[in-house]
Amino acid sequence: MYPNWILQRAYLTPLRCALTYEGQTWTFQELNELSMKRARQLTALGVKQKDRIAIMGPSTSGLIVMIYACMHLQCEMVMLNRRLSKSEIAYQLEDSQAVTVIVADEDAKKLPTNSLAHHLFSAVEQSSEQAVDVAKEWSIAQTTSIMYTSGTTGFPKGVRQTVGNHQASATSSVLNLGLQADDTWLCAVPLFHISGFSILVRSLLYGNKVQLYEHFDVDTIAPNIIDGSATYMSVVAVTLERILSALEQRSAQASPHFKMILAGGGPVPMDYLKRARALHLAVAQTYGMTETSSQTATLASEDALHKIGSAGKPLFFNQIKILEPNAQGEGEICIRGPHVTPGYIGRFAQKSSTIEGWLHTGDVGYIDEDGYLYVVDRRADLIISGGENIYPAEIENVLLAHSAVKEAGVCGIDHERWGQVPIAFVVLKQQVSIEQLLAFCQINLAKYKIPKEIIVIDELPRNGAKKLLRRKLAELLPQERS
Ligand code: S0N
Ligand code: AMP
Ligand code: MG
Ligand code: MG
Ligand code: MG
Repeated sequence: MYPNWILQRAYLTPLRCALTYEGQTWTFQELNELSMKRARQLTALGVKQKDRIAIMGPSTSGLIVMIYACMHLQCEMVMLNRRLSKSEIAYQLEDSQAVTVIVADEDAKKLPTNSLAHHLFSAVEQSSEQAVDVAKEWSIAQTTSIMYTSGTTGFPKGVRQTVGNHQASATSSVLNLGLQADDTWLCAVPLFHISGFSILVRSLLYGNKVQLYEHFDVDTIAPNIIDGSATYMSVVAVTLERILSALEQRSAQASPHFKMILAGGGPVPMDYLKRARALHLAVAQTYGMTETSSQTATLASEDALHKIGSAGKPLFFNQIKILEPNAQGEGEICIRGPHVTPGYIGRFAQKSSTIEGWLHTGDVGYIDEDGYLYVVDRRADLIISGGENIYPAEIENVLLAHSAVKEAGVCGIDHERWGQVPIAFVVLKQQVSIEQLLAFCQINLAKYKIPKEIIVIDELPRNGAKKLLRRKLAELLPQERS
């Protein structure tokens, strides 16, 4: 058994600053008291301990209090991505069998119509309270959070992240990066992704401050790096680039107090690492995923240029092996460690997440002679747009559901603003306009998944076994475009 993180932290360092948001600050004691109150209010509204609930809202202090209240109640929190379409949210609610949704007032309109009962944040915050006996200890196997991630089939899988997974991740992270009581981790990544959620867990375990932003606004964030009021920050490639440009435009450098940018969620172009170096901005590249409750391997900043392009070495508790390497040493990256999910929920509940203890990621990589990991190819033709994952099959399934579409193939192309974006190729069985197809996508897909272009062709590239060759799709683009 492990201590309830929030009670333990409030007991150990009650007066330390836990959170800043929009000019307000909260100590750990204050966050504990507020979240205990919120837990009693949720109880009065009928939420039971250990219920599986869904939660959705922008990154505000109110969301953190709600998350901590649900943790106090040992609820399994399905973290809904606010960018998803109603039908994608409906799928997750149905698949997870969440008993209710706790939703920020401004996000209520994003819920599918006819969706199950929900509680607005404002209703919870104004509710009467009902006493509840909050557990002082948690079991290691208890599920804290559930995050959906898609895959080859295009049907998202609900990944369980347990108390043990989060603790192992946070602990091995600090063994690698180090952290001091007066460190401040700037959070401008979504709390519904493990990139953001893991910042909260680290804060509770180490007792450091989180500086929270609802939006990634570089004009607000860059000054925190320049003046050193933040010391750590998590980014994806797209937001790293915005920071680099902002510092360059201001002819400013990172404060000597600023320690490290943790860059993950996909590859980071080498050019960014070189620009960061020129600005005295330490960047640690990391390889992590939802199934591993954030980082598995991280490249120390002192290695940033001499092992350029590497995602580093596994963190202390973690192991990485390359399955069936080819002549170049490249093969599937497999991961073992206490941070690896025990499995999925819903329709994939019976699917094992590991084989003999190893998570088979589907990503392709190699480990060099010094033990550094290089990720050379991503799983299942995964497209990463601004840190959001898009699996071609998700878009293909939607297009195929349209009565005029006979076949569909999706691939990613490079994009100035988002790194990559999806484009689609369709074979039609009846006349339809591109506008009609796009309108159909708009109903069914998150905005970032809507193909930037839909191209009608006569035949999709397939191999002898009739399997779609997605990598050949981009070659079909008119020459001047590809
Ligand atoms: C890049 C972000 C910040 C962009 O959002 P922004 O600029 O606020 O846009 P909006 O104002 O909301 O919207 C404007 C228009 O842009 C479209 N749009 C928004 N985002 C995207 C996108 N990603 N791709 C394409 N289009 C996008 C909107 O639809 C809107 O369109 P219009 O104008 O037409 O209405 C934002 O996308 C963002 O926050 N991205 C990062 C998400 C993230 O955190 N991903 C990581 C997920 N992976 C993991 O968590 C595992 C790895 C991990 O744990 C990790 C990752 C990073 C760092 C550390 C770790 C770790 O290991 O700890
Ligand atoms: P998710 O957990 O769904 O956000 O996505 C995790 C996936 O992002 C991994 O399986 C990889 O395909 C990709 N990814 C994460 N980190 C890196 C990295 N450093 N280099 C290349 N791809 C990465
Ligand atoms: Mg609000
Ligand atoms: Mg914005
Ligand atoms: Mg994802």
